[in-house]
Amino acid sequence: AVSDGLDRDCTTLSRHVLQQLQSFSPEAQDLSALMNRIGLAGKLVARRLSRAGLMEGVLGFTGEVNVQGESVKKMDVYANDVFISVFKQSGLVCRLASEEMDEPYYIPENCPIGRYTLLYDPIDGSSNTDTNLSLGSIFSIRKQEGEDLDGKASDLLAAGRNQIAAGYILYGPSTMLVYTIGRGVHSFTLDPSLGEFILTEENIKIPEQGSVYSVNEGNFWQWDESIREYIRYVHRTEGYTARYSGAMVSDIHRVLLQGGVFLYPGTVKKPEGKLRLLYETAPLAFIIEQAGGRATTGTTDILDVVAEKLHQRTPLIIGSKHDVAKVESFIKNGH
Ligand code: AHM
Ligand code: MG
Repeated sequence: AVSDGLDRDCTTLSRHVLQQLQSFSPEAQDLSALMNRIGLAGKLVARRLSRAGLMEGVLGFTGEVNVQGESVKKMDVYANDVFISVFKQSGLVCRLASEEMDEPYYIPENCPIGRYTLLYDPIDGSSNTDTNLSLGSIFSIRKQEGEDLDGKASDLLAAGRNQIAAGYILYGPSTMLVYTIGRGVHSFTLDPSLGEFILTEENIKIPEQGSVYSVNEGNFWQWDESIREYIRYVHRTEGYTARYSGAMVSDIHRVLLQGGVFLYPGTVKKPEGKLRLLYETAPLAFIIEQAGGRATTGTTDILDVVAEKLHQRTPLIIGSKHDVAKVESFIKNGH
């Protein structure tokens, strides 16, 4: 019916958050405002990306190396700053922590009121930037526990189950935002003519099993024997198909919608793998668990891992229940 169509067209991101909670509660108001801000950051990054090839000085490297020892791209810096400036104005967030910043970034003027911290990866899949391929941003919101008197934000190291909200923005052919506040997983598509994220799918459920396996097989020689055995099993079994884009937001988005498994295992040189817990693996784990899937390091659920430091890495095996269980069984039993 016409009215149904209209109703759907009118469900914007901030309204959707309010609908999930008691609209007038302070928590609902806060979360709605926070998600609205994340949406704004996503729109700003998407706008820049959509014109990147046409503008001078947008693509390529800055010449710096970040805390992770990786070369910094101009887009990483731009996107990192977008989130800072958007949340400086919000009043709600008093700290931000990201892949691109060694230490948490404090906003003292927000501190008496702002009880939330934003953890984020401004550009996921940075290596796709210069070739006009899919990218993402990942976010996680936590409530500040205690006082953070030492200025070290040690409360941020608590298990991922403490996340209040999490999700990602996918910069693909269209820009999508997927979020959870612990009440299911919902996706929105940016309508550029309206400048709004419009509800696309509510309560997304990941299939219990899928045919996709998504992993960088160039690392085969560096993996533990159990992971190699799993991949050998996949190669000799009918029904699997490989997909790997270099941006896990897009690879995991595919897995969310169509099922399967994404892996970034530890390697001999880096036993904890590449991905960072607080702003990469934990928020994605929150999304996938809320959709009925699983996320593990191979031995521990990602959401139960307590970090020892801000930029801690974890191995990641994430996706459909059965596919994750299969990998676990190789890790535990060798078959
Ligand atoms: P980034 O945040 O620095 O871009 O790193 C994360 C990305 C993931 O999106 C992707 O799955 C992985 O790194 C790709 O790494 P590799 O080239 O080692 O396969
Ligand atoms: Mg990144």
